[in-house]
Amino acid sequence: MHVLILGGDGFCGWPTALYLSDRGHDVTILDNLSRRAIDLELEVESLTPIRPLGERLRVWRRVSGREIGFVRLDLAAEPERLTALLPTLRPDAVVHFAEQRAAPYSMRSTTTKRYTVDNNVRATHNLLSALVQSGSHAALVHLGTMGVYGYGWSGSAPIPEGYLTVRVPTPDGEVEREILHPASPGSVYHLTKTLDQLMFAFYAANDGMRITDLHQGIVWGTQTAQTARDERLINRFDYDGDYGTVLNRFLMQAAIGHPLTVHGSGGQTRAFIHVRDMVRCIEIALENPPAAGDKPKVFNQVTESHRVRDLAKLVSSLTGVPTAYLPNPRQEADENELNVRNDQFLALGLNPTTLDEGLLEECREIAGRYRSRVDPSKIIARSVWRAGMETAEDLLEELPEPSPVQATPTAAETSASSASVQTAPRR
Ligand code: NAD
Ligand code: USQ
Repeated sequence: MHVLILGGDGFCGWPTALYLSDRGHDVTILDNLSRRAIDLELEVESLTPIRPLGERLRVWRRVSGREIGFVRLDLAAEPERLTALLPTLRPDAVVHFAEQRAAPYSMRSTTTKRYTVDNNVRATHNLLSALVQSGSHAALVHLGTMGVYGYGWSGSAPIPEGYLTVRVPTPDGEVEREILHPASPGSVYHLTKTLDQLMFAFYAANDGMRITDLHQGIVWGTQTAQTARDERLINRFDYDGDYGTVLNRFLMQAAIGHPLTVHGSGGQTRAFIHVRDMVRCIEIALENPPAAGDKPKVFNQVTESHRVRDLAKLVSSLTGVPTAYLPNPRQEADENELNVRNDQFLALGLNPTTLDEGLLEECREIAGRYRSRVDPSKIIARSVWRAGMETAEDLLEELPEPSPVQATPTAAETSASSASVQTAPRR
């Protein structure tokens, strides 16, 4: 299969490109390298030293004997080029990762809110309209997010895979209908993903496009079997307050002895998936597209759920690094239950990798190896959801000084007790 990977230079796209190439597919990456530009704007770098894309592709050719193509194109700004490109590339499938994906970055300023909406909504619509205009029959797999459902809309009821069956009252009784699960976005970034869903519903119904929307949880870990084959293939590892996600941040913080930055009470429950399961899920989705005329297929791409404070306790117990309970810069529920259905991937052969399978240690090892690259001033989350909200910046003096050169003890060297720095959440 020829697979076009939009956003193939990013954290999820790069390991997916290598995995699919390794599995014998012809792969072309399309990316505008905007994520690397945002690193420059934020004056922060991936914890891992990622190489320029051209070098990544040359090294992959050398270690695998396989070629991956690259097209530099801005999906949001160059729809005509995209339309002209599709008949030349003739992809059998398109995987769409190419969006601004950080909720805190999307809430940073009016400019980043507008950029996130302009970039994400236009990228998705330009793609859909270009596929139609060019007469492409490629199946589309899009990376959506668990955050479209929100956290708490249905209490403790399990979150179904995309659709909800509802009964609508009529003059004669009631009719049963299947609707998209109500959207409840918690950031401008998540809002763009809820808009994507409506575009998919429309293009599937109007143009018979075959679309799969993967509602993915937080991806943790960094390496896959392919990215580990040469250091120059290493995947990115974001740790800063905007792009770093919670579990990877805790593992990096532990590696430098920085207190683990729990927002609020840490009662937020979120869904997670390891990067190795993520690439396998993409392959499963590519192998099982919907038929033309079907509504978009929705899979919940998650393997487990955890409360933030439990993750902090786990990392703290492995490393002895204390936990800091900080003011939450986000507008989100302090505590929520999360029960997610993921029956479809399990039925199609996904064998989930869970937190307790040694991969935590592997990820901690990566964080430890590159800890000298950390800029401690970039760790605290400073993007606030509403003007005037407090951030942990005011508490920085109270936190123990991080020490980038401090070696972290291995699990065997530490006791199982978890320490905690109590800085009462103030809102
Ligand atoms: P990332 O920022 O690392 O990668 C996105 C890539 O898309 C970057 O290489 C960027 O340069 C490119 N891109 C962005 N806008 C583009 C445009 N207009 N034209 C061309 N290329 C463009 O993000 P990621 O973590 O790899 O996430 C990929 C997708 O998966 C996103 O859509 C995100 O919403 C979704 N997702 C990610 C996670 C996670 O934990 N990382 C979880 C759930 C869903
Ligand atoms: N959190 C902390 N401390 C931190 C960082 C985060 O307590 O240092 C908390 C946040 O307040 C939030 C939770 O951890 O309650 C998750 O935050 P996150 O930054 O790990 O993840 P999130 O902002 O939800 O976004 C990430 C990806 C996004 C993807 C989403 C999947 O960046 O692309 O869509 O996970 S989901 O969360 O399922 O919607």
